[in-house]
Amino acid sequence: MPRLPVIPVRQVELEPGGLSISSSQIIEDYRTAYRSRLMSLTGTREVRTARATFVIFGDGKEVAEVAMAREFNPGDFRAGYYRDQTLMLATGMSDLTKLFAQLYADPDPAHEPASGGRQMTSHFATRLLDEDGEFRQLVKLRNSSSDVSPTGGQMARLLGLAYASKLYRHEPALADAAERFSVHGNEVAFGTIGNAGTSQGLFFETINAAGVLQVPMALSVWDDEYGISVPNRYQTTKSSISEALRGFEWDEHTGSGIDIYVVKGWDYRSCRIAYHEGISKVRRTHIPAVFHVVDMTQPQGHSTSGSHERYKSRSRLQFEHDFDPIDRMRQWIESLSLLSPEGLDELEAEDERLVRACRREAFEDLVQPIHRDLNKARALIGDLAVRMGGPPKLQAQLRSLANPEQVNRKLVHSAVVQALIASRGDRSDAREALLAFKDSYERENDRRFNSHLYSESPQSPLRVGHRPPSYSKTSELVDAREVLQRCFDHNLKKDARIFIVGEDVGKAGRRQPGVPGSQR
Ligand SMILES: Cc1ncc(C[n+]2csc(CCOP(=O)(O)OP(=O)(O)O)c2C)c(N)n1
Ligand SMILES: [Mg+2]
Repeated sequence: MPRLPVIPVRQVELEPGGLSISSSQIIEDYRTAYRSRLMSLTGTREVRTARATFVIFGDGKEVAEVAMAREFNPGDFRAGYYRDQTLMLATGMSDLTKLFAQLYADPDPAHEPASGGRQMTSHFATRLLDEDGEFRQLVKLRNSSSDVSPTGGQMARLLGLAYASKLYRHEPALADAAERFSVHGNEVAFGTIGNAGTSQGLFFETINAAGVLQVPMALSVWDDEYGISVPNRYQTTKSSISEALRGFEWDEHTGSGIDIYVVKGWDYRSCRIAYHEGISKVRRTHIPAVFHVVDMTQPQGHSTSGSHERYKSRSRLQFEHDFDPIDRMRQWIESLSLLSPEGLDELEAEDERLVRACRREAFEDLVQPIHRDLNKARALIGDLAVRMGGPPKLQAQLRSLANPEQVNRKLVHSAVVQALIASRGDRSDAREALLAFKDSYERENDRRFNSHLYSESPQSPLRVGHRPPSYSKTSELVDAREVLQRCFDHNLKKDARIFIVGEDVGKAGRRQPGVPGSQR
């Protein structure tokens, strides 16, 4: 193992008399950002060589995300989108091997806990439930809701997560439920959205509702100037979402609105200060905040499909090159003399080895169980071929399994089915064994790919017993509307976590026939 350079222990004052952080923290953040970039570059190569399919990576957003992650505490929640791999790494909500496992769509949740390979790559999530379907003690964990693909789809749940903190802070009846979910409503809901995503109606509804409700929502807009090929001037008023939002800014007379911060995505120092001050305030006051992070880049373009050289001007591409956040952060570290360029080179080389090893590990984890199945299928088909005197059709199936270009479960299953078809009419034990293998392989794969489409926990609504209505001569006769109202009353009384939001459901709300008007 090569000896790594020693990082001198030093405090770095980011602003006079303000936030001061340790040199080791800075180097750690740089390395997380650098590893994340390597993951993006390596992952792209995997797509180009057909070991993975279409992917969008988080390159160009790394530095703001490591800064944000420093303020992300246990109990906090994320509702974001596909650019957040660095945030996931920096908060420990994921790691490099797991990110590669997602790239390969590994269906084993032990390898790919976000969705067991069922979601698109870069759709992040953490496990909120334990093996029995019960909520884990989320207050001790850093949490992420599961990403959705429509841009802006994360907004409503971001608001809901922030609103939960407010309810926990102000609703004494929730004290018991709070044990797993909240410490006095101190949890911040961190949101992320792209600049183009802010054109969605859901974005504006969320900003408005957060400004009215005053909930601890911290929404970062990753502004890389583009939404695929469309620049800001064609989709955002004044070409700047923070300028467009000025009317929403918090003011003390109404006690409503949001705080707005604008910061450059390549400037680690400014990002650290903005997130430190901004998030502390959100946590303390529950005044929501938007962080408009500008000057972000897309070193590899929007995704692994398409090429941004086709629609970005030469000067824009030059800007993206000159303001690459990783390069800028490295230059800043060098300017502080925290480490020599050679020292940084050594750390980078070490990180390159690490990313390579994680990729390999994730790929091996994916293919080893398939190789085991493949070898078993080959042995069984081989036995059958011997039993039948080596008919050409079985030999063909054996050949298909001998040196496949890609190993996958479809290959194994298809060879087994073809061998069974080719051997129909045979009554040997060898064929019975192959048939048994096929049946159990199908059951196993059904579980692997089709389970948990609905809750399988004791709380599953599918497990609620059916109780038919019973009437007697003396049963009270009421309008259906009142039946609904009593149902609401009963449930609201039964479980303090149930509450109703929506239009016209307040104290005087009388228009929704089922909703009890007297509820808070
Ligand atoms: C509702 C919806 N419309 C269109 C798309 C296709 N789409 C995926 S990403 C994207 C661009 C998003 O750009 P931006 O919000 O700026 O995020 P960036 O990728 O630049 O970080 C579009 C249009 C989608 N996923 N959902
Ligand atoms: Mg964009």
